[in-house]
Amino acid sequence: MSVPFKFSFHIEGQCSKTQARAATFQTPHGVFETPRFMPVGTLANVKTLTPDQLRETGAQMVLSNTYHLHLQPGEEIVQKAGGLHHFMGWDGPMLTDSGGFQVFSLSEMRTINDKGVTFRSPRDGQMIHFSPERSIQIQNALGADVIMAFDECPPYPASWEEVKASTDRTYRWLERCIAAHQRPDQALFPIVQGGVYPDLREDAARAIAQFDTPGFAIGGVSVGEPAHLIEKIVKVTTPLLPENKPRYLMGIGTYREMVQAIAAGVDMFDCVIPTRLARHGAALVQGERWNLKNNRYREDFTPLDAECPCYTCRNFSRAYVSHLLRSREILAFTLLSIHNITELVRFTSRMRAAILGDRFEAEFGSWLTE
Ligand code: PRF
Ligand code: ZN
Repeated sequence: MSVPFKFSFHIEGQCSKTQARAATFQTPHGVFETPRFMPVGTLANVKTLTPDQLRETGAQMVLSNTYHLHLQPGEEIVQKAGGLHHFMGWDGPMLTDSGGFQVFSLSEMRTINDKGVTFRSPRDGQMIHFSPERSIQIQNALGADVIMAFDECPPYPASWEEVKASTDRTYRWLERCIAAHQRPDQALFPIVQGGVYPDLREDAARAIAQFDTPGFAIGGVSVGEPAHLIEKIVKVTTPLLPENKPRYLMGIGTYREMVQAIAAGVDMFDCVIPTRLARHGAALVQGERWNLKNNRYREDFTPLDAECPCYTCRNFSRAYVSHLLRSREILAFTLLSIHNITELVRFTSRMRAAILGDRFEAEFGSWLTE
C-alpha cells in the first residue's frame, strides 16, 4: 500500500491589522491557494462551461452536490466512472456538500429526526432517506477531495430553543459522520451551526474544534437573516476554530461578504451567484451588477471590463453579449459565466496578493467600513 495522503495547510502570510491570512491547502488533486472563491458545479458541471473554460477562470476547487448526484445519475454510476473527477473531466480539487441543506431548501415532504431526513424524490416520487452515514457513504463513493459533514441548517427566524436542538443534533451527527468516514484521501469538514445566537455559535465552534479534521466550515448563514448578522456570526465563530486549518464559509459569495469574512480569517467560499447572474443576463463588473439586456449596451463595443483578462473580455464586446442575450443564444450564458467566475476568483486572489504584501487593510479596508 502506498503512504496515505496527508492534507496540509500552510499559512504563507498574515495581515497585521486584521485576521486575514493567505495560505495553501494541499489536496490529492493539487493545491488550493486561499483565500479563493469556489464556483458551484451542482450536477458535476459548472453550468454552461467545459472544464477547460473553467480552468481558465482561475478557479482551483469546484463544488458539487450529494443531493443532486444521488438523484441523478446516482453515486454508483459516478463510482463506476472512476469517481467525480474522471466522470466530469475535472482533475483539480473538488468538494461535495453533504445533502441535508439541499433537502431542506429544495424538496417537499421532508421529515427530520435524529436518524436523518426523509424526503420525496422530485424525480420519481420515491421516498429517500439520508442519514449521516448515508451521506458519508455517498460522498465516499463520489470521491471529492473535501467532503462535508451531514448537518441541520435551521431556518431564519428560529427560536433559541429550536436552534439549540438543531445544533446539538448537528454535533451528534458529526460524531456519526466521523465514525462512518472511510477514506483518508478525503478531508471531512465539520460544520458549525448555531443560527444568529452568539452563545450557540461559540459552544458549537468550541465543541467541533476538538476534532482533528483537516478543515472546518461555518454553515447556517445567508439564510434570510439581515446582512450585518452574517459578519457578526463569522466574527464570533472564526477565532474559535483552529488557526492552522482552513475555514470555509458556506454559500457566501458577494464582494462585501467575502472581504468581511476574509478579514475575520475565513479562507474558502462558494456561491451560485456568478453562474446564476449569468443566466439572468447580468455581469459582475468591478463590484457592480450590470444587466446586459439594457439598451445602453446595444452599441457599446467595449469589453465587459477592459481590465479583466478573461476569454470573454479579451474577445467580445458588451454589444455582442447583449445581442446574444436578446436572441436567447446559449453562448451568452457561457460568456457571462466565464467572466463572472473570473471576476470573483480574481477579486479573492487580489486579496490574497494584498495579504501577502501586507496591503490588505489599505486596499480592501473600504469594504469593511461602509
Ligand atoms: N450547510 C450545508 N451546506 C450549506 C449550508 C449549510 O448550512 C449553507 C448555508 N449558507 C449553504 N450550503 N451543509
Ligand atoms: Zn472578463
